[in-house]
Amino acid sequence: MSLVKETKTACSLDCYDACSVEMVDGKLKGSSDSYTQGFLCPHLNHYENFDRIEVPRYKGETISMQKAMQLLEEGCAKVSDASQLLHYRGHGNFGLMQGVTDHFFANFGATLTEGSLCDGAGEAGVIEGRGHNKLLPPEEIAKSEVVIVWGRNIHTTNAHLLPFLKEKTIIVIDPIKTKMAEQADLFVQIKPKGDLYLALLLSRFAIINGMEDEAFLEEHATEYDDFYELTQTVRIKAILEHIDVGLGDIGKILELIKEKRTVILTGVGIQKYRHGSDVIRAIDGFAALLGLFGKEGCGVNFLGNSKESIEIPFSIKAKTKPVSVANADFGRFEMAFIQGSNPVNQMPDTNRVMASLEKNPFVVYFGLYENETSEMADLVIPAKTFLEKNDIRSSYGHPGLLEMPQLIESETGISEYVLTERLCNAFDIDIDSELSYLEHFQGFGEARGAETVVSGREAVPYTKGFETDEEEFCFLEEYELSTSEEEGLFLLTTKSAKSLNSQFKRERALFLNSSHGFTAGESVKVISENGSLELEVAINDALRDDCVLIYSGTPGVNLLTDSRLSYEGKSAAYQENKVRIEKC
Ligand SMILES: Nc1nc2c(c(=O)[nH]1)N[C@H]1C(S)=C(S)[C@@H](COP(=O)(O)OP(=O)(O)OC[C@H]3O[C@@H](n4cnc5c(=O)[nH]c(N)nc54)[C@H](O)[C@@H]3O)O[C@H]1N2
Ligand SMILES: Nc1nc2c(c(=O)[nH]1)N[C@H]1C(S)=C(S)[C@@H](COP(=O)(O)OP(=O)(O)OC[C@H]3O[C@@H](n4cnc5c(=O)[nH]c(N)nc54)[C@H](O)[C@@H]3O)O[C@H]1N2
Ligand code: SF4
Ligand SMILES: [Mo]
Repeated sequence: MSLVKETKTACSLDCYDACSVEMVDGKLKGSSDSYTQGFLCPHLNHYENFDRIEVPRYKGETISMQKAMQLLEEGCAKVSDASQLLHYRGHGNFGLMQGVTDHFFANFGATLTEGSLCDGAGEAGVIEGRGHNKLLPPEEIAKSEVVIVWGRNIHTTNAHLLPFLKEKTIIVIDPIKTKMAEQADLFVQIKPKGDLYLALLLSRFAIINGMEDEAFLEEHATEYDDFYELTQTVRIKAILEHIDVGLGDIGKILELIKEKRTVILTGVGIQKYRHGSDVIRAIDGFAALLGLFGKEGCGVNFLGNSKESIEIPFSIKAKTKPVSVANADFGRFEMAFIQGSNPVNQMPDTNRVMASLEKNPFVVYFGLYENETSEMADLVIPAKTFLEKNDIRSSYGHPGLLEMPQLIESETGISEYVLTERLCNAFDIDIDSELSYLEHFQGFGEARGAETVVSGREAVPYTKGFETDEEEFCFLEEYELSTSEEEGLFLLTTKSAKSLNSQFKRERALFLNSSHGFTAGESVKVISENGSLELEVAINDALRDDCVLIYSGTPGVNLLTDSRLSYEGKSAAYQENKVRIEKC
């Protein structure tokens, strides 16, 4: 390993914060002249301590990189039809150059994926209502007076936003008493899955209290009468009981935000349900009634589209119909190329995923770390880390466009570009130089102070209105959600501070509150209709007594979840399954 002349890069991980990183005396540090404000999180502070895959292997035997590439090429050549090759790509690295592999696979005729394991249901809802998913920048959030944190765990997943929230009135809506909830002016410990109803009731009472922004509605959202009608279908008393929210809470929320610049920070927690898009639409509808879009210091911030205003230079129009990343049947294909992802742990319905991978005759895993998926793969190809290759990234949490030049020279692994170039050469597919792609992406940046941001984005999103077919905000018109409930406990699978999904240090416990009578360290079996697993109990009284928490990334967590997709967005719906617990 040796250093090359560059010292500045950006964290490659799938995270709101997309930190600016510097290499000082061989150590990674957060840049102080940017959104990163001089600090990184434990993942990057200990980045070099995590064991990575050093050498390629085939059927358990170590092989050279040259042999690995030869086997990969032979595998591609052998499929009976190009569409029999599945290209399955996750977001282990958020760099834009990760997408270069799509260029080869799409032109080869392979099957690609669509949908999402992450924010797809919510994003579909944002797009239905607003036309585009535009990111609300931290600078705008900083101008607000009140912030509603609705299903996002800021201290764990988005810590660099905290300085922007100082001295604001904070309202938290979450089934878990998060760190932010402990410090909040108002905490509503809602029952999981209750958010659609809460948003409708807030809207109804906002109108009763005359809080609607008539000028905004006349100009941008004329169908609000119909939305009000929809809110009237909700039976107030029964539903408040059902979601375990008091009428007093509704009153307090409205009182706190009245005539105040308000931002709603929504996270993935509220949309890990089949009706996830409707939840986001109902919250957006509430915000639209109040006229929060297109105004300074106001708005709804979901995970913004990180690629907004950035054109992808790779030719990725696949001939074959894509399959959803959330329920892909690997067994239907003759070969699977899995990149930057650990589907055996991270996709819903692990039993189904494993059975379908077992049926696939040639599974290739291209990644950094050993995990459940690398264990099942026939061919394992080590990737280069973000420090060892050139890339550039944008973010779903802030507008930065961050260059990621190579900082370290290393013999280990292969970059996405080099792997793709070899495949393109082998199959006579045109590919541009790495530099030209990087320069293409750099072209979408503009300087702002010490930082580079994506150019062409509105400073305050939706100032110019909404680009829906109707050219206005489209309210939720109907929804599908039953109030009858299966027996059992809600399964929450939020993100852990120790891991980044399944990378780094993974949690291995089942968290529940002390009312259940289990003791810490005791082994229990958690059972859903879909599967079961054994875990040790950890007590956490921040949880409601109708919930258990198994952090995302915990080995086996998705044995409990199922493969049904969200109604919109072709996404995973991780929190649909109730569970019960038995002593082992
Ligand atoms: N440390 C760390 N940071 C990460 C990640 C990580 O694994 N570790 N992962 C990254 C990725 S890929 C993503 S997508 C983001 C996601 O980051 P977040 O958007 O913060 O998502 P989660 O942690 O899944 O859930 C957020 C909150 O939603 C709450 N919640 C769950 N169900 C409900 C519900 O029904 N209603 C309401 N109101 N709240 C609910 C949970 O209790 C939790 O507090 O984080 C990124 N950052
Ligand atoms: N139950 C439950 N399941 C969930 C979630 C949940 O909340 N609950 N969250 C979902 C969400 S939000 C997401 S985003 C997904 C994430 O799911 P995945 O995208 O599968 O994410 P990771 O588990 O982090 O696995 C990423 C892999 O990428 C590899 N990698 C890292 N850097 C590179 C690189 O530079 N090149 C290559 N080729 N590989 C690299 C690493 O080896 C790592 O194993 O999980 C989803 N799964
Ligand atoms: S994982 Fe997120 S918080 Fe941690 S260094 Fe990377 S971008 Fe920053
Ligand atoms: Mo995610």
